[in-house]
This record gives sequence, structure tokens and C-alpha cells, in this order.
Amino acid sequence: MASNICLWLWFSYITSLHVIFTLALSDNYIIHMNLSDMPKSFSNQHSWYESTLAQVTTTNNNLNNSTSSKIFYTYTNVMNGFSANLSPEEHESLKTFSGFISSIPDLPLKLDTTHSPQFLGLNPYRGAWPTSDFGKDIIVGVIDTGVWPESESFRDDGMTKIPSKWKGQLCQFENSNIQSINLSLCNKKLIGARFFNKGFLAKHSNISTTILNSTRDTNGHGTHTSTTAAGSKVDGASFFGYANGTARGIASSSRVAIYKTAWGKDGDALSSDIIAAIDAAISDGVDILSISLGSDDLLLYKDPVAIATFAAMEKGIFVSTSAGNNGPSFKSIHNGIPWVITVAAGTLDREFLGTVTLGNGVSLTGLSFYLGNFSANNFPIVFMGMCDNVKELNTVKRKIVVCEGNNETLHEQMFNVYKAKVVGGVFISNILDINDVDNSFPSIIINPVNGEIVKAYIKSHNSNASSIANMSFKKTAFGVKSTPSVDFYSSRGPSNSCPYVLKPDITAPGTSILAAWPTNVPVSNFGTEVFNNFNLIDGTSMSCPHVAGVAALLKGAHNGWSPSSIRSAIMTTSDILDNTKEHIKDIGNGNRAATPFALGAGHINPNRALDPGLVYDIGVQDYINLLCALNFTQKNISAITRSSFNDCSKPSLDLNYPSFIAFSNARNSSRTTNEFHRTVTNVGEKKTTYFASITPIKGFRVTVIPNKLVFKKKNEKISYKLKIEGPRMTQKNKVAFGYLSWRDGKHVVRSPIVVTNINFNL
Ligand SMILES: *[C@@H]1O[C@H](CO)[C@@H](O)[C@H](O)[C@H]1NC(C)=O
Ligand SMILES: *[C@@H]1O[C@H](CO)[C@@H](O)[C@H](O)[C@H]1NC(C)=O
Ligand SMILES: *[C@@H]1O[C@H](CO)[C@@H](O)[C@H](O)[C@H]1NC(C)=O
Ligand SMILES: *[C@@H]1O[C@H](CO)[C@@H](O)[C@H](O)[C@H]1NC(C)=O
Ligand SMILES: *[C@@H]1O[C@H](CO)[C@@H](O)[C@H](O)[C@H]1NC(C)=O
Ligand SMILES: *[C@@H]1O[C@H](CO)[C@@H](O)[C@H](O)[C@H]1NC(C)=O
Ligand SMILES: *[C@@H]1O[C@H](CO)[C@@H](O)[C@H](O)[C@H]1NC(C)=O
Ligand SMILES: *[C@@H]1O[C@H](CO)[C@@H](O)[C@H](O)[C@H]1NC(C)=O
Ligand SMILES: *[C@@H]1O[C@H](CO)[C@@H](O)[C@H](O)[C@H]1NC(C)=O
Ligand SMILES: *[C@@H]1O[C@H](CO)[C@@H](O)[C@H](O)[C@H]1NC(C)=O
Ligand SMILES: CC(=O)N[C@H]1CO[C@H](CO)[C@@H](O)[C@@H]1O
Repeated sequence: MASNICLWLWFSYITSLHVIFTLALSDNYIIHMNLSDMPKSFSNQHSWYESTLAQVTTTNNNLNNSTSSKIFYTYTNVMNGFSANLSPEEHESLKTFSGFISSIPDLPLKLDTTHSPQFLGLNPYRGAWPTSDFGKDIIVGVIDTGVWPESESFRDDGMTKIPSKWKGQLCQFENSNIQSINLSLCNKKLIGARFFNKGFLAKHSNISTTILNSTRDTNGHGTHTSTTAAGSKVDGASFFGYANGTARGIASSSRVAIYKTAWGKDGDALSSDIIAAIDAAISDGVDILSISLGSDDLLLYKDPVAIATFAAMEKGIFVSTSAGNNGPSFKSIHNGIPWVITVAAGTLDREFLGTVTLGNGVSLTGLSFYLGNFSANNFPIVFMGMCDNVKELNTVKRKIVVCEGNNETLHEQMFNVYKAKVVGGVFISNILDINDVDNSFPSIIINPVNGEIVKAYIKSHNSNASSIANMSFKKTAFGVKSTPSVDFYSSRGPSNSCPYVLKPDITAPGTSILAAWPTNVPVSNFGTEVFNNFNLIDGTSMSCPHVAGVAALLKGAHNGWSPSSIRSAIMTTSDILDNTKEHIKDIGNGNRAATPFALGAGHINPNRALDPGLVYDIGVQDYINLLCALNFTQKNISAITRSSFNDCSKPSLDLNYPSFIAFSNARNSSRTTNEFHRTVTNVGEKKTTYFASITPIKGFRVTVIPNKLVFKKKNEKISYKLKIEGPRMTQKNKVAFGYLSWRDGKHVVRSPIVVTNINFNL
């Protein structure tokens, strides 16, 4: 996506500034320490870290001992350790001190840049919305670019008092770095706002003057994601007339706490700040975290999101993360972390249209995303072929031009027509993607069938040049067929950091999402700067907060459920059929059926997730068993779990996950054989019997033992075994998949099963 390219450029820019102007070779590090080694004389961790670092400096006698300012964060919830700016000598020296476990460099993370509630089947009178009271006492923490607190989506009209479990005290906006919550821009909806830029400033001291010490969103991303998850209801929202209607977050009564970690115009974020933000969110008492950013493909014990969210999971906090926008190739996913939910992005059933009406009264509709207020009345219309002759185009100024080239030249055709400053352009193409539609001048894309009608009309009026047309814009249509589909950009699995857990987990709406936007940040997709308090944007950044919102509703309805139970409920009840009753398609793979590497378990269905029947629950030790089986060292595991000792007596890659992934690339084997063990918990009716059924995988035999589960009471657990047998997959055939469904007449508990020969390197 374009926004990712900008981000990359921004990173390079920062890096070069750093090298050229600051000269010092010091850099930021995140240091893990072993609390068992802390001498009794220290009253707290921070003073021990300070003292250790002071000794490090005196041993490096060529350096000044301004050590306390070098530690910019001491972490308490998510890890035992701190982050500091150190010279290479100091870093080496620190490694020799008692208590040092390991260090990781402070790396940058990428942002994964309203009709959607209805599209998800949410309804005010039944299902997840009323059952959860719209997520009333649930607190959603959002780690992002900050927030625009004045947005109408943060109005708290009619909201009850802030739940007492909330411990957050800060509402930090400019001119009021530490302000008490009653005197601030926060309210009963936006209950906390904090910023974390110490790591960013330590790394890029040169730009400190341009960084506002405030949670205010100067990018727009955080305002959009937080209001998607839990924005209040706002009537009359629209994007220049498109997508008009009521905008509301998925959990419109939940509370929002914002943690700003992404800085600069393009949202540059550093691990040290993100870890500090998650650390703070845990102390503050959030129930749900939404993290629409990630670092590419790191080992779990080096991945800041993996490290910080392990502690969140232990505290019962549900974490939603974005899969990334690097699709559609395999292994492009980030945040493939076993203890979070990883969200892919799909399309909505909505399309933006314009109409061209010919002089003979025939009206033809096509894709249009023109944002201006012009509509063309009775202008001459001419056919200009491929619109590649700019000179010729320049001679038709007061006319509507019709162009017909191929898909590849569409952008060029549009650019030529735009430059020629004609009245408007009608482009004949079967392209389907709104992102391909220029919105800065009056244009409509019509399909080839309608294109023939327009051409015939113009031709018949050729002799006396009397062909005329009108153009009108800003029509929003719903019920578009073959939706949802997994969109092109959405990152695909398997996860490099832990391929044994099938990722992504779920798909949610990510394309053309309307949500709140800062009034002083230009909205995207426009030639000149224009402003609006709502914006339509795309990305797994947008699908991630949808899932955070749904999790808030589920937590509101089922307070005792663990994060893994909520994730299981979301996955096993999702949809795999689109609105034409066919398997959901993958736009990035020629509109063929989307494999679980694109779709995950399916497309989220909040009302069904409310009552999943069975859940696959996972405890902390289960995750540790997985880390042990990945052959990580005790030190590596400690970096994630914070324990000085981790029990690795039962290593297992077979996590109790609601999905199955089998690898068919064992070096010396002509066959694929994989066995999985699962335990399901009955969260539905007291007495019930489930039967297994398998959607076959061509060429493979899948068996389930037992294939009947008889539950006698609620919360009873029963185990079963699933076995996949078949030939070794050919190189050509990379992915085969099917489904296991447990049915009791009321519930369908469905899990995807994938067999693959995709290689991965750990
Ligand atoms: C150490 O301190 C001296 C005097 O305070 C200063 O001139 C020098 O730049 C400092 N060196 C470093 C590496 O910070
Ligand atoms: C460094 O610390 C020592 C004692 O810890 C002190 O005597 C000395 O003055 C300090 N040096 C500087 C440059 O601050
Ligand atoms: C923000 O605070 C830091 C210290 O934490 C300071 O160095 C910086 O100058 C401040 N920036 C602005 C724009 O006030
Ligand atoms: C959106 O605007 C159109 C045209 O003005 C109108 O017909 C339609 O009812 C509006 N839709 C909603 C949901 O307000
Ligand atoms: C143009 O792109 C659309 C998808 O947007 C595709 O369905 C169609 O086949 C393409 N046409 C040609 C001629 O390549
Ligand atoms: C122009 O030609 C079209 C058909 O060729 C005819 O219907 C129309 O009346 C003509 N207009 C004039 C002004 O002659
Ligand atoms: C871990 O090491 C064992 C023994 O060397 C090996 O059999 C196994 O495949 C390794 N596991 C992974 C996930 O690499
Ligand atoms: C992980 O283990 C390797 C091998 O022992 C070690 O070099 C590395 O420092 C460890 N990393 C972390 C973050 O624990
Ligand atoms: C932490 O320190 C304790 C006591 O010294 C030791 O037993 C343990 O192995 C250490 N843990 C790690 C991960 O280094
Ligand atoms: C492959 O496995 C078979 C037995 O399962 C063994 O006889 C053979 O030597 C193995 N081949 C290699 C190359 O390891
Ligand atoms: C963003 C910023 O403030 N850049 C400055 C960094 O420092 C150099 C040299 O002092 C300036 O020229 C840049 O403008």
C-alpha cells in the first residue's frame, strides 16, 4: 500500500539523519534482567538498574556518568528490565554484570494502514449488541498515533460513570502534560490518554522540537482505529457524500484509552515506546488491546509485541493485532503470535458509483469516487480511443471524453485526462477495485458492455457532432455480490515466527472503512489538501479494531472468558461463505477460494460468536510448552515470560488451538502424517452431544477419534485426536485445506485444516 511506501521512506530519512548529524554511535536497547539476581539491599528494580548502569559507566572511564538519564523506561508488568541509550562499549560491558539476561535492539514498527457494523450483522434489538449492553463497562486500550479528542465519536452523552476497575490517572494533551482527568479533554468515553516518546526522542534527538508532547493525533490513524473499535454513534457522517449514514464503533458503549506510541507525520514507532505503552495499559486496567502495527518477521523473543502481550494475556487482557499489508504472497504476515488474535482484511459489500446519462436518455452506472461538488449537464461527449495522445486530448477542453485502454494503462489514461482539464472522463474497464479510481476529477469507470452502448451512441451522432451527456456522482450502493473477499494487500500466512500455529486467525472488514479523523489532518486519496472529520481508509489496521470491538462485546456478555476462549469463539463461529453462498474468495489469488493462509478461520460473525457452544481454551503453561518445543533457550523464554525458570518438562508444538496446520515437507518421508490433540470446553447447553464432520481434503485422509463428544454438564472438558494421512505434497501444490466441524444441532464449531509444503526458516 502507498502508506507503507511512505513509511519506509520516512524510516530511511530518520536513519540517515541519525547517522549524519548525531555522530554518536550510541543506540537504544531493551535490556532483560533476572530479578532473582537483584541484591536484597535494593528497594526496587529501578534503583538496581540505575546502580548497575552507573557501574557500567565508571568502568568505561572515557565516558561521562550521566547514567540516570540514559534509562528512559523501567518496565514493570511486561518484562523485568529497562530501555536505555548506550554506546557499544557500555552495551558490551553491561552484558558482564550480574543479572543481565539479554538485550534486543530498539527496532521500528509499521502502522498497518461505517456501514461495517451492519455488514457484520449487528443489530440493536438482538444478538451481541444488546446482550453485551454495547460493551458498556469494557475498556479498550488502543496503541497507535494518538487521538483527536474533540471528535464527535468521543462524545459521552448518556454514558454511566467510569468503571471502578479503571486505574488510569492521565489524560495528556498539549500544554497539560500531566492533567487530572476531570480537568481535561477526557470524559466518560475517552477515559485515558498517554504518550510514549522517550525512546523515540533518545534515538532521534535531532527532531525533538518537532514532536509534540501530547497524545494528540497528528496522523489520523489512531483516531480512525479507536473510533472503529469503540466510537460513539454519530449521525450524518460521510466522506464527501459517499458512505453517508450513521458512524459508530463496534462496541459503541465501551470506554477508550489511548496510548500514543507512533510519532512523526507518518507514524514512526519504536519498540521501547510500544513496550512502555502496553506496560502502562496493563497497570491502568484495560480489558482489550488493539494494536494495528507490527514489526516484520522477528523471532518471538525479539518481537516487542510478542513480549509485551504475553503479560497482557496472563492478566486476562484480549489482544487484537493486524496481520500486515504486505500481501498477497505467502509468509508476508506479521504479529503471527500464538497468544494474540491476528486479523486479515476483507472487503465490504458497498460500492461508490456515478452515472453517465446519454442525450438519448440512457443512464449507465459505474464506479466513481469523485469527491468534488461538480456535476456535468449537457456537455458534448467524444470517444478518444486509448487516451494516450495528450495533444489530442488538449483540444477537447469543454467536453466529456470516453477512453478505452487496458487495465494496465488505466492510471495513465486517467492522468492524461486529468491533465487535459476536460469536463470529465468516462473510462471503459472491468476493473473492480475502488483504489484504482481517481477521486480528484469527475470520472466514472463503466464496464465493457456499457462501454459499447456509449460508443454506439457517440458513433450514431458522429456526422453532426451532437452527442451529449450528463455526469452525476456520489451514489453509495450496498449488497455488492461476492463479498466479503480477502483483499489483495492483506498479509498471508504461514507465520515465520511460529509456523506451527495457523495464522492469520480471522478476517474482518478492512477496505474503505469510514471512521473519525482529525479535522486538521488532510484526508487521504486527494490531489490537493482537503479536510473532513471522517475518512475512508484501507488496511489490516482497520480490520484489527473491528475484532477488538467484537471482543469487547463478548467480554461484556461473558465476563469470565479467557482471551483464548474469546478468540476461539470468534474463530469457530466465523463465516466461510460469501453473500453468493460460495466459499469466500481471495482477490490476491485470482478470486479463487481463499485458503486459511489468507482468510484464517473465516470472516468474523459477532452474533454467532456470542454462543459458540464449545471453546478451545489455552493456559499460560500451554504457551510455555510451545516455546520450549521451539527449542528456545531458557533465556529466550524468560524474555517473553519474565520467569527466571520456565518448566520445559512437556515441550509440545501441538497447542490447543481452534485450527490445524500440517507440514508435508519432512526431509525423509514419502508420506504426510500428522496427529493433533485437542480439548474442548462446553460453554453452551448443560447436556449435549456433538458429532464431527470433515470437509474432505483431496488426496488426504482425515480422521477424528472419538467422532462423538457427549457432554453431561457445562464447562466440562473432553479431548479428541485428529489425524491427517496422505502422500507427500508435490512442489506444485502448496496448500490443501478443509474443515472439521463439531455439530450438536444448535451450534457448528468449525476449525480450518491446512496441509502445506511451504518451507519456513526459524
Ligand atoms: C562529557 O562531558 C564533557 C564535559 O562535561 C563534555 O565536553 C563531553 O562532550 C562529554 N562527553 C560525552 C561522550 O558525552
Ligand atoms: C562521575 O561520578 C563520580 C562518582 O560517582 C563523581 O565523582 C564524578 O564527579 C562524576 N563525573 C562527572 C563528569 O559527572
Ligand atoms: C518534549 O519533552 C522532551 C523531554 O521529555 C523535551 O526534550 C522536548 O523538547 C519536548 N518537546 C516539545 C516540542 O516541547
Ligand atoms: C445518503 O445520501 C443519499 C443521497 O443524498 C440519500 O438518498 C440516502 O438516503 C442517504 N443515506 C443515508 C443512510 O443517510
Ligand atoms: C482487469 O482487471 C479485472 C480485476 O479488477 C479483471 O477481472 C479483468 O479480467 C482484467 N481485464 C483484463 C483485460 O486484464
Ligand atoms: C444528429 O444526428 C442524429 C442521428 O444521427 C439525429 O438523431 C439528430 O437529430 C441530428 N441532430 C441534428 C441537429 O441534426
Ligand atoms: C528441536 O530440536 C529437536 C532435537 O534437535 C528436533 O528434533 C526438533 O525438530 C527441533 N524443533 C524445532 C521446532 O525446530
Ligand atoms: C536467545 O538465545 C540465544 C542463544 O543462547 C542467545 O544468543 C540470545 O541472546 C537469546 N536472546 C534473548 C533475547 O534471550
Ligand atoms: C536467574 O537467576 C537464577 C538465580 O541466580 C538462576 O537460577 C536462573 O537460571 C536465572 N534465570 C535465567 C533465565 O538466566
Ligand atoms: C529414510 O528413512 C528410511 C527408513 O524410514 C531409511 O532406511 C533411509 O536410510 C532414510 N534415508 C535417508 C537419506 O536418511
Ligand atoms: C528535523 C530536524 O530538526 N532536523 C535538523 C537536524 O539537525 C540538523 C543540523 O543541526 C538540521 O539542519 C536539521 O534541520
